[in-house]
Amino acid sequence: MGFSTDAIHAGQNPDPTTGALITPVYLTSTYEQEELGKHKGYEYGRTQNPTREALEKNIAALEKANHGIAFASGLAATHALMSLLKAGDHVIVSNNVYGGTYRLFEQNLTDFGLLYSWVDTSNLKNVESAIIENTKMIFVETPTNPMLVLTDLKGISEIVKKNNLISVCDNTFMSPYFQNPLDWGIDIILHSTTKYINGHSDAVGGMLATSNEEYYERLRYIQNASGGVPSPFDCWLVLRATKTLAVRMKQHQENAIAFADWLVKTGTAKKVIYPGLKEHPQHELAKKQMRGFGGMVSADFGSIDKAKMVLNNVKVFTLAESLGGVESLICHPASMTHASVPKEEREKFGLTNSLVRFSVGIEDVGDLIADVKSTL
Ligand code: P1T
Repeated sequence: MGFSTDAIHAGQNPDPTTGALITPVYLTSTYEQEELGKHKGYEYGRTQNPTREALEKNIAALEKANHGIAFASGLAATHALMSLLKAGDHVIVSNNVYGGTYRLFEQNLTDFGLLYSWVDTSNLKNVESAIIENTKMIFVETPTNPMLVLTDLKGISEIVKKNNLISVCDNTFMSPYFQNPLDWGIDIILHSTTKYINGHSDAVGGMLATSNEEYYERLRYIQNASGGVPSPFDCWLVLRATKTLAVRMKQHQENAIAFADWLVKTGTAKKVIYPGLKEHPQHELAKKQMRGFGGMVSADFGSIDKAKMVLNNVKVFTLAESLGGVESLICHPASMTHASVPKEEREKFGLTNSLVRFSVGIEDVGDLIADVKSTL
């Protein structure tokens, strides 16, 4: 089936009791057991929920994965993923990832004996040379938040297979509409469904997707054992949202291209970063491994004063954390999403105080351009 057909139908059948077209929100914490040891496959709300199962099947289909495992947030999914490892294991991570991922790894999980190396994974040689005896996983975010740096997923898969490691790709920025990491041999996909997948800024959630049965069994066990599951209502919201993922992503991209082009042509920003621009150093890789370029644009305004002028005076864009919703958001990564990353580390990969991140929504793009123009 095509992407939109799966998005609208996968994981969902009319309710057998009433014929209700839409999967109900199963608001229940437990299920009746007919007799000791005999039940309908549902025992307890943390362990199984039909609305959550529908969402897991739906997103698995969009990622061409055999399985989806849903969590209460992107970070809950990341935390569960790290439970595949044990004290002493070493992970190679893209040096620029979402600030919360950095904080979880560096300021929390190191206390439990996990070791992290922060590597510019856009250069595969760096990845190979970072492998040590106890390396178990390579975790990449591509494109990265907020620098929009790409990692060659096929190259990562080859390194992982040669060295018997686990590969993980955070696919939040592209969504399954523009990129399917499993196609390139990646083992496990991570999503903050809070972003494009839900797309309406009204629910927080996370998802892991894989076709590897061993990792799936373990992650399903961890989901229940550690319990970071999403509520049935949040699952229902996200399930409703994936039906329009394709049309939203097309519009996000159309607007982002026009917005980035305008920034470049007018010289409004000192540097404009968008994988769809020919000037992007990895534009060719973007064309190869993605089916589009997404809706995120970052721009360095050259000075904190100019950046502040834009951030504080926009009216259509909203100054807020998060991204991927239909409404446009603007953010200052250095003090907001990436405040946990030490300044020296951030600046190594270009995340300066004058960098502004735009999550280009699906409003009329002329209004978005006029909005930024009016601030300067
Ligand atoms: O916020 P949460 O659902 O827990 O997802 C964490 C997360 C994981 N991966 C990526 C690439 C992300 O961007 C995020 C969350 N990011 C933001 C809140 C933000 O404004 O960048």
